[in-house]
Parts: sequence; C-alpha cells; structure tokens
Amino acid sequence: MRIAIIGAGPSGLAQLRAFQSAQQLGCEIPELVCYEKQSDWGGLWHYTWRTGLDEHGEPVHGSMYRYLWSNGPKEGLEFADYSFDDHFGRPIGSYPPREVLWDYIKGRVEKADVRKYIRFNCPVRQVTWDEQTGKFSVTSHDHSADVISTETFDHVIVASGHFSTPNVPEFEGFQTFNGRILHAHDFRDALEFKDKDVLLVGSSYSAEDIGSQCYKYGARNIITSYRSRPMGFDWPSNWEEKPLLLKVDGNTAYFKDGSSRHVDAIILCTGYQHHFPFLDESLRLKTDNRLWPLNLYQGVVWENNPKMFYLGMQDQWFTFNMFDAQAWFVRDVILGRIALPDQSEMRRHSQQWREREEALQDDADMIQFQGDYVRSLIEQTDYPSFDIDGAKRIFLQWIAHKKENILTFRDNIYRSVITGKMASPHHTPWLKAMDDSLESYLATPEKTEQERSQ
Ligand code: FAD
Ligand code: NA7
Repeated sequence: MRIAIIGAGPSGLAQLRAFQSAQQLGCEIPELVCYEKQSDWGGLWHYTWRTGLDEHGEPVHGSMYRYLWSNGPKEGLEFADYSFDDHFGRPIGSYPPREVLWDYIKGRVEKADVRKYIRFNCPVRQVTWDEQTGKFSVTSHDHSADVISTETFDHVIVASGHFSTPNVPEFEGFQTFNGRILHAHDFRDALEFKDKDVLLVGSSYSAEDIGSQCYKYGARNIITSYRSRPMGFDWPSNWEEKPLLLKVDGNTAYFKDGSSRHVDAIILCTGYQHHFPFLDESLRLKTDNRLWPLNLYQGVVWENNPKMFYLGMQDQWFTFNMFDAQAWFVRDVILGRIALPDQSEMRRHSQQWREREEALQDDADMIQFQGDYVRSLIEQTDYPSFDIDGAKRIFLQWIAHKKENILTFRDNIYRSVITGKMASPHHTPWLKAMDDSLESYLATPEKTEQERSQ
C-alpha cells in the first residue's frame, strides 16, 4: 500500500509521526511519500524572506513574518507525546517566538527519524482518481532534478495548509494610492513601517498581531478597519479602530462613519482562501475559514471518496495537538483499525457537527466545540490522552489576558496540561524583546545582562 502526504508542515509531520509511532509498536506500515514544495519542513513555521514567487517560480507558501511570537499560549498546542520540557530540558515562557516553536516541531520529527519520507522542493501539480484501478495518480515537479513525474497511490492525505493564498479585496482608489498596499501574506518586517501611518483592514488575528508588531517597532499611527465588529481592545493612544474602509484618495482613507485619515501604507489583513489548484474537481474541498467545513467526516475523511483525507482544514483554536488527533485517526482508518460508515451516515454525522457549529455564540463556545472535537478523535485512537478541559481553561485565560492588555498578554505564563509543570517567565517583557532569535530567547537572564553590558 502506498500513501501520498501533501505537505510537511505541522499537519503532514503529524501524519508521518503517527505512522512511525505505530511502526515503533511493531505494526507494519504502508510506504509513505511526503511531497513538500519548500526546501525544508515545518510549513508556515519555516520562515522565508521571500514574497511573491520562490526560487523555483512557485507561489511562496510562507505567511509568517520577522518578530512573530506565538499568538496563543504554547500550553494549548503542546504535543501529548513530546512536551516542551522534553525538548528544551527546562521550562520556557508561554508565548515563544516562531523560531523556538519551529525548533520544537522539528525536535519531535527528528527523534522519530521521518525526514527520509519527504521529497523537498517537490510541489504536487495534480491529483486524479481512477475509478477503474481504485488508485490516485499524483503528478509532482521535483525541482532538484527538474523532473515532472506521476506515481500511483492507494490514499492521498492533503496537508497543504490554508493560510497561504491571500484573500485580497480591492477598495476604490487603490489604483492611484500614493503608498504601499500589501496583504498580510506579504508582510515581513515591521521596521519598514517605522514612523509611518499604517492602515490595517480586517479585525482578526492578522490585524491584531501585525498592528501590534507595527506599534512595537515604531509606527507613528495605526488604524484598524473592521467590516463586522471591532476587536475592542484597550489600544494605546496612537491606535484607533474604524469601521470599514470605503475608499482612498491620494493618501487619505475614508471610512464608513464619515471620518478620514492620512495613511502611508495599507496592509490587507483580510484572511486566506482554501486553495487546492492541484486537485481534481471531484476531490476539491470548498470552504471558507470555519470550525466545521462540510464534506469531511470526522473533520478529515473526504466523504465523496473516503480514500482521500484532509488534515488541518478547520479554523484553529487547537493546532498541533488537533493535527495529531486527526493524523492518528486517519492512520487508523488506513490501517483498517477504524471502520468507516457508509456515505449517508458520514454526511448525517457531519451535519450534526455543522448544526452545533452554527449555534456557537462566542469564543468560549468555539473553544468548547473544538475541544470536544479533538477529544472525540483522541478517544478513537491510541494518541496519548491529555487534559483537554485544562487546555480549554488556558485558552479562556488567554482571552482574558488579551482583554486586560493586548500589548502585555504575552508576559503571562500557564501550567502545562502534559507535564503539570508551570512555564517560566521570559527574561524580557514582550514589548521590550526586540530580538526574537532562538539564541536570545533561550539565553538565561544573567547571560543577557552580561551580553548587554559588553
Ligand atoms: P502549513 O503550516 O501551511 O503547512 C503546509 C505545507 O504544505 C507547507 O510546508 C507547504 O509548503 C506545503 N504545500 C502546500 N502546497 C503544496 C503542494 N502543492 N505540494 C507540496 N507541498 C505543498 N498557529 C498556532 O498554533 N500558533 C500561532 O501563533 C500561529 N500563528 C500563525 C501566524 C500566521 C501569520 C499564520 C498564517 C498562521 C499561524 N498559525 C498559528 C496557524 C498555522 O496555520 C498552524 O500553526 C500550522 O502551521 C498549520 O499547519 P499545516 O501543516 O496544516 O499547514
Ligand atoms: P481570518 O481570521 O480569517 O480573518 C479575516 C479578517 O478579514 C476578518 O476580520 C474579516 O472580517 C476580514 N475581511 C475579509 N474580507 C474582507 C473584506 N472584503 N473587507 C473587509 N474585511 C474583510 O484571517 P487572519 O489572517 O486574521 O488569521 C488567519 C490565521 O493567521 C490565524 O490562524 C492566525 O493565527 C494567523 P469579518 O469578521 O469576516 O467581517
């Protein structure tokens, strides 16, 4: 049996680790081929300075930026089979920078020795299903050898992420705006906006975090413009929230409430599209960014052809641990340990989750919902069980800490639901921590003081 996994980000790596853990326990596993279009693993957590097209002319996958720190507590995403303490050998803060999380992701899969399954610089171009043979054809472009080839597989697992293809609306006057307009996907370095008046369109994670980066690195004024509702945090004096942008004229932006402001740059924090240009129409998931996309039984099995699976396609409160729960479930379906019901039962089951999703009122409901989903998956496999209610409580504390102060919430620490141990406060408050490197983050307070005096 041959399995194709598309993408070696946290989701694809969870799938490799899931199979390897079964093998470790003596199970014979199928042949695994993981296609990865980037030159290294870690998905979005593998930072790139590039924007637009990559070195091979492929659309750049990366949407992360310099100085990005985890926007949620690490205790909410910790792997149940590989704790932060296992990796770092000591407690660290609760909101580590990107490079630290990338290091953690890599630590588990290096230990599991699964890199050998990955073909890097190898984007998948096309996936088709042959009813006659009951197999998938996967065409990929190996840029290292510059060869396009097609191979057949019994199962395909799509783990290509959904925060890479930007949703880019246009507003009146953009054609003649006297400044830079970019989408969050192409944002890399907040220092570019030092001393500038920056307008961010959108009112979700990207607007909140890129705005905070711009504030931290010296933007003059920040305006965030919302379509549905304001974020409502207690912003610093040079940050204001406005209703939707109507148009720009020269360097003046006009808003729905009749007000206008001077702006030097516009960053569209308007979300991303689920985009699968490599999938045949019959296999293609179509959804917006939400907690329960339809047509995915248990959130992962493609109901129209249950030999195909998707990982990580939901909007995310839980991340790495949810991808693990999904990957273990998919593995067990493939290994024949979990039997799938017929299509009508799969649809009925998904519809029940969708109806529950549609009734969710607030963040607490959403966290509860996704926590219940993760639990329901874990109960069906041997993925190590963990205190999901504890993780949910940490998410609620996180929301409260953000409400208290959006610029200092990252200085809080939480107790791990995996080890039971408390995180350790970072040596420098987030607002003052300008260097986000792994080296600086892991330096002891004494050492950083010493370094500062040198
Ligand atoms: P990705 O990380 O997107 O990985 C998908 C992989 O598939 C990539 O390596 C890509 O190159 C590969 N791929 C895509 N298409 C192809 C193809 N055709 N052929 C071969 N390979 C392909 N989550 C958190 O938990 N905490 C955070 O602080 C956080 N911050 C975020 C900040 C930003 C700006 C963004 C955009 C997301 C953030 N996330 C955060 C959420 C993030 O989506 C997840 O943490 C995680 O990266 C999702 O993993 P994934 O493997 O599903 O997708
Ligand atoms: P999200 O969470 O999908 O949010 C997208 C935001 O963009 C949301 O506020 C939308 O408003 C807004 N939006 C979308 N289209 C428009 C238009 N046409 N006009 C105005 N506003 C619009 O994406 P993010 O990038 O913030 O976060 C995605 C991930 O990246 C997340 O996991 C983070 O960890 C990092 P709405 O509320 O729908 O009216």
